[in-house]
Amino acid sequence: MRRRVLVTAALPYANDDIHIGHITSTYLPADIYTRYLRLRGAEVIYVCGSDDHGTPIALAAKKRGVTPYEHASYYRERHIRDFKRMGIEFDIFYRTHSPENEELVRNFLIKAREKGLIYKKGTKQYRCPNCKMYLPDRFVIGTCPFCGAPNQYGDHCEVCGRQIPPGALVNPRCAICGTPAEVKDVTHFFFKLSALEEDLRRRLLTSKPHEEAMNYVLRRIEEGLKDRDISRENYRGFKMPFEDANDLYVYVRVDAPWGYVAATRKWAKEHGYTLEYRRGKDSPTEIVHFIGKDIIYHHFLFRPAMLMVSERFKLPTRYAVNGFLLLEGKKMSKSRGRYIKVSEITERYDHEYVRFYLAMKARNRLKDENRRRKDFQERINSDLIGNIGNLIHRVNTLAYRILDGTPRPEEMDEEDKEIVKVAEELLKRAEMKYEAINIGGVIDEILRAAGVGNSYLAKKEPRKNKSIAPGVLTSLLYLNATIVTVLHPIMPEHTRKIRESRGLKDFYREVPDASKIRIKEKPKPPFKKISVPEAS
Ligand code: B3M
Ligand code: ZN
Repeated sequence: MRRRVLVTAALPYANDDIHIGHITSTYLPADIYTRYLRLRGAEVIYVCGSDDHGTPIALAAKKRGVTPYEHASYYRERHIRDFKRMGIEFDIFYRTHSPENEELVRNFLIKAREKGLIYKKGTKQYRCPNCKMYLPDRFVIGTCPFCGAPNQYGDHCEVCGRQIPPGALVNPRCAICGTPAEVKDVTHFFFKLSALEEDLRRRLLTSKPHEEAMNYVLRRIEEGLKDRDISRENYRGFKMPFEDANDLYVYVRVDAPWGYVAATRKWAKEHGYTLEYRRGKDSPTEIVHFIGKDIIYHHFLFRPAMLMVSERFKLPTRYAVNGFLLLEGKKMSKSRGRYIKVSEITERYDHEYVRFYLAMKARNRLKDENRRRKDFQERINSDLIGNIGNLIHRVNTLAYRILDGTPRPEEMDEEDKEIVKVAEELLKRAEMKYEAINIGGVIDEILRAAGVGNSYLAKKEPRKNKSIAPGVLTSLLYLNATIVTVLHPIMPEHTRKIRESRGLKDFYREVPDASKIRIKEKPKPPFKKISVPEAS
Protein backbone atom coordinates (compact mmCIF):
# COMPACT_ATOMS: atom_id res chain seq x y z
CA MET A 1 0.00 0.00 0.00
CA ARG A 2 1.23 3.49 -0.84
CA ARG A 3 2.66 5.28 2.18
CA ARG A 4 0.12 7.80 3.50
CA VAL A 5 1.26 10.68 5.71
CA LEU A 6 -0.43 13.65 7.35
CA VAL A 7 2.02 16.41 8.25
CA THR A 8 0.87 19.17 10.61
CA ALA A 9 2.64 22.25 11.94
CA ALA A 10 1.77 24.17 15.11
CA LEU A 11 -1.05 26.61 14.39
CA PRO A 12 0.49 30.09 14.50
CA TYR A 13 -1.22 32.42 16.95
CA ALA A 14 -3.02 35.07 14.90
CA ASN A 15 -1.79 38.01 16.90
CA ASP A 16 1.57 38.93 15.40
CA ASP A 17 3.86 38.30 12.45
CA ILE A 18 5.84 35.14 11.89
CA HIS A 19 9.59 35.44 12.46
CA ILE A 20 12.48 33.27 11.25
CA GLY A 21 12.56 31.40 14.57
CA HIS A 22 9.08 29.98 13.90
CA ILE A 23 10.06 29.17 10.32
CA THR A 24 13.21 27.33 11.43
CA SER A 25 11.72 25.30 14.26
CA THR A 26 8.42 24.36 12.67
CA TYR A 27 7.11 25.46 9.27
CA LEU A 28 10.19 25.01 7.10
CA PRO A 29 11.19 21.51 8.31
CA ALA A 30 7.58 20.40 7.88
CA ASP A 31 7.51 21.78 4.32
CA ILE A 32 10.83 20.13 3.45
CA TYR A 33 9.76 16.81 4.97
CA THR A 34 6.49 16.96 2.99
CA ARG A 35 8.40 17.60 -0.26
CA TYR A 36 10.79 14.75 0.54
CA LEU A 37 7.88 12.34 1.11
CA ARG A 38 6.26 13.45 -2.13
CA LEU A 39 9.57 12.86 -3.93
CA ARG A 40 9.51 9.31 -2.55
CA GLY A 41 6.02 8.82 -3.95
CA ALA A 42 4.11 9.00 -0.64
CA GLU A 43 0.54 10.27 -0.47
CA VAL A 44 1.08 13.24 1.85
CA ILE A 45 -0.72 16.43 2.81
CA TYR A 46 0.60 19.34 4.85
CA VAL A 47 -2.05 20.86 7.12
CA CYS A 48 -2.01 24.00 9.23
CA GLY A 49 -4.11 27.05 10.07
CA SER A 50 -4.44 30.05 12.36
CA ASP A 51 -5.02 29.86 16.11
CA ASP A 52 -7.77 32.47 16.45
CA HIS A 53 -8.96 32.52 20.05
CA GLY A 54 -7.80 33.76 23.45
CA THR A 55 -7.44 37.00 25.41
CA PRO A 56 -4.32 38.41 23.65
CA ILE A 57 -6.27 38.55 20.39
CA ALA A 58 -9.33 40.02 22.11
CA LEU A 59 -7.25 42.74 23.77
CA ALA A 60 -5.25 43.57 20.66
CA ALA A 61 -8.48 43.75 18.64
CA LYS A 62 -9.97 46.14 21.19
CA LYS A 63 -6.91 48.38 20.91
CA ARG A 64 -7.22 48.40 17.12
CA GLY A 65 -10.94 49.02 17.25
CA VAL A 66 -11.79 45.87 15.27
CA THR A 67 -13.50 42.57 16.16
CA PRO A 68 -11.32 39.66 17.32
CA TYR A 69 -12.26 37.79 14.13
CA GLU A 70 -11.11 40.72 11.98
CA HIS A 71 -7.88 41.00 13.98
CA ALA A 72 -7.15 37.27 13.69
CA SER A 73 -8.01 37.33 9.97
CA TYR A 74 -5.61 40.23 9.43
CA TYR A 75 -2.70 38.26 10.92
CA ARG A 76 -3.81 35.03 9.26
CA GLU A 77 -3.48 36.76 5.87
CA ARG A 78 -0.01 38.04 6.83
CA HIS A 79 1.03 34.54 7.89
CA ILE A 80 -0.14 33.14 4.55
CA ARG A 81 1.80 35.91 2.74
CA ASP A 82 4.98 35.23 4.73
CA PHE A 83 4.80 31.47 4.29
CA LYS A 84 4.47 32.03 0.55
CA ARG A 85 7.55 34.29 0.67
CA MET A 86 9.47 31.35 2.11
CA GLY A 87 8.14 28.92 -0.49
CA ILE A 88 6.24 27.05 2.24
CA GLU A 89 3.21 25.37 0.68
CA PHE A 90 0.33 23.89 2.67
CA ASP A 91 -2.41 21.70 1.28
CA ILE A 92 -4.71 23.67 3.55
CA PHE A 93 -4.15 26.63 5.89
CA TYR A 94 -7.42 26.77 7.79
CA ARG A 95 -8.37 28.28 11.17
CA THR A 96 -9.63 27.37 14.66
CA HIS A 97 -12.54 29.83 14.56
CA SER A 98 -14.49 27.60 12.18
CA PRO A 99 -17.68 25.50 12.29
CA GLU A 100 -15.70 22.29 11.84
CA ASN A 101 -13.58 23.10 14.88
CA GLU A 102 -16.53 24.17 17.02
CA GLU A 103 -18.29 20.86 16.34
CA LEU A 104 -15.17 18.78 17.15
CA VAL A 105 -14.62 20.68 20.42
CA ARG A 106 -18.29 20.33 21.34
CA ASN A 107 -18.29 16.58 20.69
CA PHE A 108 -15.13 16.13 22.73
CA LEU A 109 -16.44 18.11 25.72
CA ILE A 110 -19.81 16.33 25.78
CA LYS A 111 -18.18 12.91 25.51
CA ALA A 112 -15.59 13.75 28.18
CA ARG A 113 -18.29 14.89 30.58
CA GLU A 114 -20.34 11.74 29.91
CA LYS A 115 -17.23 9.76 30.89
CA GLY A 116 -16.91 11.75 34.11
CA LEU A 117 -13.69 13.35 32.90
CA ILE A 118 -15.04 16.87 33.16
CA TYR A 119 -16.28 18.20 36.46
CA LYS A 120 -17.16 21.57 38.02
CA LYS A 121 -15.08 22.98 40.82
CA GLY A 122 -14.72 26.26 42.70
CA THR A 123 -11.58 28.19 41.92
CA LYS A 124 -10.28 31.73 42.01
CA GLN A 125 -9.96 34.09 39.08
CA TYR A 126 -8.38 37.54 38.92
CA ARG A 127 -10.55 40.38 37.71
CA CYS A 128 -9.70 43.97 36.84
CA PRO A 129 -12.38 46.38 38.15
CA ASN A 130 -11.10 49.03 35.79
CA CYS A 131 -10.96 46.98 32.57
CA LYS A 132 -14.11 45.21 33.76
CA MET A 133 -12.79 41.85 32.69
CA TYR A 134 -11.46 38.61 34.08
CA LEU A 135 -7.69 38.34 33.62
CA PRO A 136 -6.04 35.18 32.28
CA ASP A 137 -2.67 34.28 33.83
CA ARG A 138 -0.57 36.25 31.34
CA PHE A 139 -2.53 39.41 32.10
CA VAL A 140 -2.00 39.59 35.80
CA ILE A 141 1.32 40.22 37.54
CA GLY A 142 2.34 40.24 41.16
CA THR A 143 4.75 38.79 43.70
CA CYS A 144 5.44 35.10 43.88
CA PRO A 145 3.98 33.71 47.14
CA PHE A 146 6.81 31.18 47.42
CA CYS A 147 10.03 33.09 46.72
CA GLY A 148 8.88 36.70 46.81
CA ALA A 149 10.04 37.40 43.24
CA PRO A 150 8.23 40.51 41.90
CA ASN A 151 6.49 40.84 38.51
CA GLN A 152 5.54 37.23 38.04
CA TYR A 153 2.53 36.07 36.01
CA GLY A 154 -0.57 34.59 37.63
CA ASP A 155 0.23 30.91 37.08
CA HIS A 156 3.95 30.35 37.18
CA CYS A 157 7.01 31.91 38.77
CA GLU A 158 9.91 32.22 36.31
CA VAL A 159 12.36 32.66 39.20
CA CYS A 160 11.64 29.67 41.46
CA GLY A 161 9.83 27.68 38.74
CA ARG A 162 6.83 26.82 40.90
CA GLN A 163 3.24 26.71 39.66
CA ILE A 164 1.31 29.48 41.44
CA PRO A 165 -2.17 28.30 42.51
CA PRO A 166 -5.10 30.44 41.23
CA GLY A 167 -5.56 33.56 43.37
CA ALA A 168 -2.30 33.03 45.35
CA LEU A 169 -0.27 35.82 43.73
CA VAL A 170 0.70 38.54 46.25
CA ASN A 171 -0.47 42.11 45.35
CA PRO A 172 -1.89 41.04 41.99
CA ARG A 173 -2.43 43.83 39.49
CA CYS A 174 -3.82 44.08 36.01
CA ALA A 175 -1.03 43.89 33.42
CA ILE A 176 -3.07 46.06 31.05
CA CYS A 177 -3.82 49.06 33.20
CA GLY A 178 -1.97 48.45 36.48
CA THR A 179 -5.09 48.52 38.67
CA PRO A 180 -4.93 46.19 41.67
CA ALA A 181 -6.78 43.04 40.61
CA GLU A 182 -9.63 41.52 42.60
CA VAL A 183 -9.64 37.79 43.36
CA LYS A 184 -13.09 36.37 42.57
CA ASP A 185 -14.51 32.99 43.61
CA VAL A 186 -15.77 31.32 40.45
CA THR A 187 -16.94 27.85 39.39
CA HIS A 188 -15.09 26.42 36.39
CA PHE A 189 -15.02 23.20 34.40
CA PHE A 190 -11.97 21.01 34.89
CA PHE A 191 -10.61 18.27 32.60
CA LYS A 192 -9.50 15.25 34.61
CA LEU A 193 -6.06 14.87 33.04
CA SER A 194 -4.87 13.02 36.16
CA ALA A 195 -7.18 10.10 35.28
CA LEU A 196 -5.30 9.57 32.00
CA GLU A 197 -1.83 9.50 33.48
CA GLU A 198 -1.30 5.74 32.99
CA ASP A 199 -2.66 5.70 29.43
CA LEU A 200 -0.43 8.64 28.51
CA ARG A 201 2.64 7.03 30.07
CA ARG A 202 1.97 3.74 28.31
CA ARG A 203 1.49 5.47 24.95
CA LEU A 204 4.80 7.30 25.31
CA LEU A 205 6.70 4.19 26.32
CA THR A 206 5.25 2.05 23.55
CA SER A 207 5.11 4.44 20.59
CA LYS A 208 8.26 6.45 21.51
CA PRO A 209 7.08 9.46 19.48
CA HIS A 210 10.24 11.50 20.15
CA GLU A 211 13.15 10.17 22.23
CA GLU A 212 14.48 13.46 23.56
CA ALA A 213 11.16 15.18 24.30
CA MET A 214 9.78 12.03 25.87
CA ASN A 215 12.13 12.21 28.84
CA TYR A 216 10.91 15.71 29.60
CA VAL A 217 7.27 14.56 29.36
CA LEU A 218 7.80 11.41 31.44
CA ARG A 219 9.25 13.65 34.17
CA ARG A 220 6.09 15.78 34.06
CA ILE A 221 4.01 12.62 34.46
CA GLU A 222 6.19 11.50 37.41
CA GLU A 223 5.40 14.84 39.10
CA GLY A 224 1.69 13.93 38.68
CA LEU A 225 -0.56 15.49 36.06
CA LYS A 226 -2.85 18.21 37.38
CA ASP A 227 -6.46 18.49 36.21
CA ARG A 228 -6.78 21.47 33.92
CA ASP A 229 -9.18 24.39 34.19
CA ILE A 230 -10.67 24.49 30.68
CA SER A 231 -13.09 27.40 31.03
CA ARG A 232 -12.90 31.18 30.99
CA GLU A 233 -15.30 34.05 31.61
CA ASN A 234 -16.32 36.56 28.90
CA TYR A 235 -13.74 35.13 26.57
CA ARG A 236 -12.83 35.07 22.85
CA GLY A 237 -13.59 31.44 22.08
CA PHE A 238 -16.39 28.85 21.79
CA LYS A 239 -19.19 28.72 24.38
CA MET A 240 -19.14 25.74 26.77
CA PRO A 241 -21.75 23.29 25.36
CA PHE A 242 -23.42 22.55 28.72
CA GLU A 243 -26.80 23.64 30.09
CA ASP A 244 -25.14 24.57 33.37
CA ALA A 245 -22.30 26.46 31.65
CA ASN A 246 -23.44 29.87 33.01
CA ASP A 247 -21.98 31.73 30.10
CA LEU A 248 -18.51 30.18 30.39
CA TYR A 249 -16.26 29.80 27.33
CA VAL A 250 -13.80 27.11 26.23
CA TYR A 251 -10.15 27.91 27.02
CA VAL A 252 -8.05 28.32 23.84
CA ARG A 253 -5.66 25.49 24.80
CA VAL A 254 -8.63 23.13 24.40
CA ASP A 255 -9.90 24.28 21.03
CA ALA A 256 -6.55 24.99 19.31
CA PRO A 257 -5.34 21.35 19.15
CA TRP A 258 -8.62 20.34 17.55
CA GLY A 259 -7.72 22.81 14.81
CA TYR A 260 -5.52 20.17 13.15
CA VAL A 261 -8.49 17.81 12.87
CA ALA A 262 -10.79 20.62 11.73
CA ALA A 263 -8.36 21.58 8.95
CA THR A 264 -8.05 17.94 7.88
CA ARG A 265 -11.84 17.63 7.86
CA LYS A 266 -12.15 20.74 5.69
CA TRP A 267 -9.48 19.44 3.30
CA ALA A 268 -11.14 16.02 3.13
CA LYS A 269 -14.52 17.58 2.34
CA GLU A 270 -13.00 19.66 -0.46
CA HIS A 271 -11.17 16.67 -1.96
CA GLY A 272 -13.79 13.95 -1.68
CA TYR A 273 -12.27 12.01 1.22
CA THR A 274 -13.80 11.02 4.55
CA LEU A 275 -12.14 12.47 7.65
CA GLU A 276 -11.47 8.89 8.79
CA TYR A 277 -9.37 8.28 5.67
CA ARG A 278 -6.54 10.24 7.21
CA ARG A 279 -7.48 10.68 10.84
CA GLY A 280 -9.59 7.72 11.76
CA LYS A 281 -8.45 5.59 14.70
CA ASP A 282 -7.73 2.66 12.37
CA SER A 283 -6.35 4.67 9.46
CA PRO A 284 -2.87 3.51 8.28
CA THR A 285 -1.89 7.18 7.96
CA GLU A 286 1.31 8.29 9.67
CA ILE A 287 0.53 11.52 11.54
CA VAL A 288 3.60 13.72 12.09
CA HIS A 289 3.40 16.90 14.22
CA PHE A 290 5.99 19.64 13.82
CA ILE A 291 6.32 21.87 16.90
CA GLY A 292 8.74 24.10 18.79
CA LYS A 293 9.95 22.84 22.16
CA ASP A 294 7.82 25.41 24.04
CA ILE A 295 4.64 23.46 23.33
CA ILE A 296 5.78 19.92 24.11
CA TYR A 297 3.44 19.65 27.10
CA HIS A 298 0.34 20.55 25.06
CA HIS A 299 1.24 18.18 22.23
CA PHE A 300 2.58 15.21 24.16
CA LEU A 301 0.07 15.23 27.02
CA PHE A 302 -2.94 17.49 26.78
CA ARG A 303 -3.74 16.87 23.14
CA PRO A 304 -3.28 13.05 23.12
CA ALA A 305 -5.42 12.91 26.26
CA MET A 306 -8.26 14.66 24.44
CA LEU A 307 -7.88 12.35 21.43
CA MET A 308 -7.93 9.28 23.70
CA VAL A 309 -11.17 10.48 25.27
CA SER A 310 -12.75 11.13 21.87
CA GLU A 311 -11.99 7.49 20.87
CA ARG A 312 -12.53 8.46 17.25
CA PHE A 313 -9.21 9.79 16.03
CA LYS A 314 -5.74 8.41 15.55
CA LEU A 315 -3.04 9.78 17.85
CA PRO A 316 0.10 11.32 16.33
CA THR A 317 2.62 8.71 15.18
CA ARG A 318 5.62 10.92 15.78
CA TYR A 319 6.78 14.48 16.38
CA ALA A 320 9.54 16.67 15.05
CA VAL A 321 10.61 19.06 17.81
CA ASN A 322 13.20 21.79 17.43
CA GLY A 323 14.80 24.15 19.91
CA PHE A 324 14.79 27.91 19.46
CA LEU A 325 16.81 29.88 16.93
CA LEU A 326 18.94 32.32 18.93
CA LEU A 327 20.28 35.60 17.57
CA GLU A 328 23.81 36.26 18.82
CA GLY A 329 23.18 33.66 21.51
CA LYS A 330 19.98 35.25 22.81
CA LYS A 331 16.38 34.06 22.41
CA MET A 332 14.38 36.05 19.90
CA SER A 333 12.06 38.47 21.61
CA LYS A 334 9.40 40.64 20.03
CA SER A 335 9.12 42.88 23.10
CA ARG A 336 12.89 43.47 23.04
CA GLY A 337 12.90 43.96 19.26
CA ARG A 338 15.38 41.10 18.88
CA TYR A 339 13.94 39.13 16.00
CA ILE A 340 14.01 38.97 12.21
CA LYS A 341 10.73 39.09 10.33
CA VAL A 342 10.29 36.87 7.28
CA SER A 343 9.38 39.90 5.17
CA GLU A 344 12.67 41.60 6.08
CA ILE A 345 15.01 38.77 5.14
CA THR A 346 13.14 37.66 2.00
CA GLU A 347 13.10 41.21 0.64
CA ARG A 348 16.90 41.19 0.80
CA TYR A 349 17.90 37.65 -0.18
CA ASP A 350 16.76 34.84 -2.43
CA HIS A 351 14.28 32.97 -0.25
CA GLU A 352 15.77 29.61 -1.19
CA TYR A 353 19.15 30.72 0.18
CA VAL A 354 17.29 31.52 3.40
CA ARG A 355 15.66 28.07 3.27
CA PHE A 356 19.07 26.45 2.83
CA TYR A 357 20.55 28.39 5.74
CA LEU A 358 17.66 27.91 8.17
CA ALA A 359 17.36 24.23 7.21
CA MET A 360 20.93 23.76 8.48
CA LYS A 361 19.57 24.64 11.94
CA ALA A 362 16.55 22.28 11.84
CA ARG A 363 17.96 19.04 13.33
CA ASN A 364 14.93 17.71 15.21
CA ARG A 365 16.55 18.23 18.63
CA LEU A 366 15.70 20.42 21.62
CA LYS A 367 19.08 22.17 21.68
CA ASP A 368 18.83 25.82 20.62
CA GLU A 369 20.66 26.80 17.44
CA ASN A 370 22.50 30.08 17.17
CA ARG A 371 22.71 32.54 14.30
CA ARG A 372 25.79 34.68 14.61
CA ARG A 373 25.97 37.88 12.58
CA LYS A 374 27.65 37.14 9.16
CA ASP A 375 26.85 33.43 9.69
CA PHE A 376 24.26 33.53 6.92
CA GLN A 377 26.71 35.06 4.42
CA GLU A 378 29.52 32.67 5.33
CA ARG A 379 27.39 29.55 5.05
CA ILE A 380 25.84 30.62 1.75
CA ASN A 381 29.06 31.77 0.11
CA SER A 382 31.25 28.93 1.30
CA ASP A 383 28.87 25.95 1.59
CA LEU A 384 26.11 26.52 -0.94
CA ILE A 385 28.18 28.38 -3.53
CA GLY A 386 31.81 27.55 -2.80
CA ASN A 387 31.19 23.83 -2.38
CA ILE A 388 27.91 22.65 -3.94
CA GLY A 389 27.49 25.35 -6.60
CA ASN A 390 31.14 25.23 -7.59
CA LEU A 391 31.08 21.46 -8.21
CA ILE A 392 27.84 21.60 -10.21
CA HIS A 393 28.96 24.48 -12.41
CA ARG A 394 32.52 23.28 -13.08
CA VAL A 395 31.38 19.77 -13.98
CA ASN A 396 28.52 21.03 -16.16
CA THR A 397 30.85 23.42 -17.99
CA LEU A 398 33.56 20.81 -18.60
CA ALA A 399 30.99 18.18 -19.63
CA TYR A 400 29.44 20.68 -22.03
CA ARG A 401 32.85 21.55 -23.56
CA ILE A 402 34.60 18.16 -23.55
CA LEU A 403 31.76 15.62 -23.74
CA ASP A 404 29.40 17.73 -25.77
CA GLY A 405 27.08 17.58 -22.77
CA THR A 406 26.58 13.81 -22.99
CA PRO A 407 27.85 11.40 -20.28
CA ARG A 408 29.85 8.31 -21.35
CA PRO A 409 29.30 5.70 -18.63
CA GLU A 410 31.20 3.06 -20.63
CA GLU A 411 34.41 5.08 -20.19
CA MET A 412 34.34 5.15 -16.38
CA ASP A 413 37.29 3.34 -14.79
CA GLU A 414 37.33 1.73 -11.31
CA GLU A 415 38.18 5.02 -9.60
CA ASP A 416 35.36 6.81 -11.39
CA LYS A 417 32.94 4.08 -10.28
CA GLU A 418 33.95 4.83 -6.67
CA ILE A 419 32.48 8.30 -7.21
CA VAL A 420 29.22 6.72 -8.38
CA LYS A 421 29.28 4.75 -5.11
CA VAL A 422 29.66 8.06 -3.23
CA ALA A 423 26.48 9.19 -5.03
CA GLU A 424 24.60 6.04 -4.06
CA GLU A 425 25.86 6.33 -0.47
CA LEU A 426 24.73 9.97 -0.37
CA LEU A 427 21.23 8.94 -1.44
CA LYS A 428 21.03 6.29 1.26
CA ARG A 429 22.40 8.51 4.05
CA ALA A 430 20.28 11.47 3.03
CA GLU A 431 17.15 9.30 3.10
CA MET A 432 18.02 8.19 6.62
CA LYS A 433 18.45 11.78 7.74
CA TYR A 434 15.21 12.83 6.03
CA GLU A 435 13.36 9.97 7.72
CA ALA A 436 14.80 11.14 11.04
CA ILE A 437 13.57 14.64 10.07
CA ASN A 438 17.09 15.90 10.69
CA ILE A 439 17.19 18.38 7.81
CA GLY A 440 20.47 19.90 8.94
CA GLY A 441 21.91 16.40 8.79
CA VAL A 442 20.80 16.07 5.15
CA ILE A 443 22.76 19.20 4.29
CA ASP A 444 25.80 17.83 6.14
CA GLU A 445 25.65 14.74 3.89
CA ILE A 446 25.35 16.86 0.72
CA LEU A 447 28.32 19.03 1.74
CA ARG A 448 30.43 15.96 2.53
CA ALA A 449 29.68 14.35 -0.83
CA ALA A 450 30.23 17.62 -2.73
CA GLY A 451 33.58 17.96 -0.97
CA VAL A 452 34.58 14.51 -2.23
CA GLY A 453 33.50 15.54 -5.74
CA ASN A 454 35.51 18.77 -5.69
CA SER A 455 38.66 16.97 -4.48
CA TYR A 456 38.26 14.31 -7.19
CA LEU A 457 37.88 17.01 -9.86
CA ALA A 458 41.01 18.80 -8.56
CA LYS A 459 43.01 15.56 -8.42
CA LYS A 460 42.04 14.31 -11.92
CA GLU A 461 42.14 17.69 -13.76
CA PRO A 462 40.02 16.48 -16.72
CA ARG A 463 40.67 19.73 -18.59
CA LYS A 464 44.37 18.82 -18.89
CA ASN A 465 43.96 15.02 -19.06
CA LYS A 466 41.56 14.64 -21.95
CA SER A 467 41.93 10.85 -22.08
CA ILE A 468 40.41 10.31 -18.64
CA ALA A 469 37.99 13.26 -18.90
CA PRO A 470 34.90 11.29 -20.11
CA GLY A 471 35.01 8.79 -17.24
CA VAL A 472 35.80 11.39 -14.57
CA LEU A 473 33.15 13.86 -15.71
CA THR A 474 30.51 11.18 -16.19
CA SER A 475 31.00 9.96 -12.61
CA LEU A 476 30.76 13.53 -11.33
CA LEU A 477 27.62 14.14 -13.38
CA TYR A 478 26.12 11.14 -11.54
CA LEU A 479 27.20 12.62 -8.21
CA ASN A 480 25.75 16.02 -9.10
CA ALA A 481 22.46 14.46 -10.19
CA THR A 482 22.16 12.92 -6.74
CA ILE A 483 23.16 16.12 -4.95
CA VAL A 484 20.53 18.08 -6.86
CA THR A 485 17.86 15.48 -6.10
CA VAL A 486 18.66 15.35 -2.39
CA LEU A 487 18.71 19.16 -2.28
CA HIS A 488 15.36 19.43 -4.09
CA PRO A 489 13.03 19.47 -1.00
CA ILE A 490 15.16 22.26 0.49
CA MET A 491 15.61 24.39 -2.66
CA PRO A 492 12.83 23.25 -5.03
CA GLU A 493 13.05 26.08 -7.57
CA HIS A 494 16.83 26.20 -8.02
CA THR A 495 17.15 22.43 -8.29
CA ARG A 496 14.32 22.18 -10.79
CA LYS A 497 16.11 24.72 -13.03
CA ILE A 498 19.43 22.84 -12.73
CA ARG A 499 17.81 19.56 -13.72
CA GLU A 500 15.92 21.11 -16.62
CA SER A 501 19.23 22.58 -17.86
CA ARG A 502 20.46 18.98 -18.06
CA GLY A 503 17.46 17.69 -19.91
CA LEU A 504 16.15 15.75 -16.90
CA LYS A 505 12.55 15.90 -15.76
CA ASP A 506 11.83 13.42 -13.03
CA PHE A 507 13.81 13.53 -9.83
CA TYR A 508 13.96 10.26 -8.04
CA ARG A 509 13.82 7.54 -10.61
CA GLU A 510 16.71 8.76 -12.74
CA VAL A 511 19.23 9.44 -10.00
CA PRO A 512 21.17 6.15 -10.04
CA ASP A 513 21.32 6.33 -13.84
CA ALA A 514 22.17 9.85 -14.97
CA SER A 515 23.03 8.60 -18.46
CA LYS A 516 20.00 10.51 -19.76
CA ILE A 517 21.71 13.84 -18.99
CA ARG A 518 22.03 16.11 -22.03
CA ILE A 519 23.54 19.59 -21.46
CA LYS A 520 22.50 21.42 -24.58
CA GLU A 521 23.26 25.02 -23.63
CA LYS A 522 26.30 26.74 -22.14
CA PRO A 523 25.76 26.22 -18.41
CA LYS A 524 25.20 29.19 -16.09
CA PRO A 525 26.35 29.23 -12.43
CA PRO A 526 23.41 27.79 -10.39
CA PHE A 527 23.84 30.24 -7.50
CA LYS A 528 25.12 33.80 -6.96
CA LYS A 529 27.31 35.01 -4.09
CA ILE A 530 25.67 37.30 -1.56
CA SER A 531 27.05 40.27 0.31
CA VAL A 532 25.45 41.07 3.62
CA PRO A 533 25.40 44.70 4.83
CA GLU A 534 27.77 45.15 7.77
CA ALA A 535 24.91 45.55 10.24
CA SER A 536 23.25 42.18 9.91
N1 B3M B 1 -0.64 28.72 18.74
C1 B3M B 1 1.58 28.23 19.57
C2 B3M B 1 1.62 29.55 20.26
O1 B3M B 1 1.37 30.51 19.55
C3 B3M B 1 0.14 27.75 19.53
C4 B3M B 1 0.17 26.42 18.84
C5 B3M B 1 -1.18 25.80 18.78
S1 B3M B 1 -1.01 24.28 17.92
C6 B3M B 1 -2.46 23.52 18.29
O2 B3M B 1 1.82 29.56 21.48
ZN1 ZN C 1 -6.98 46.56 34.06
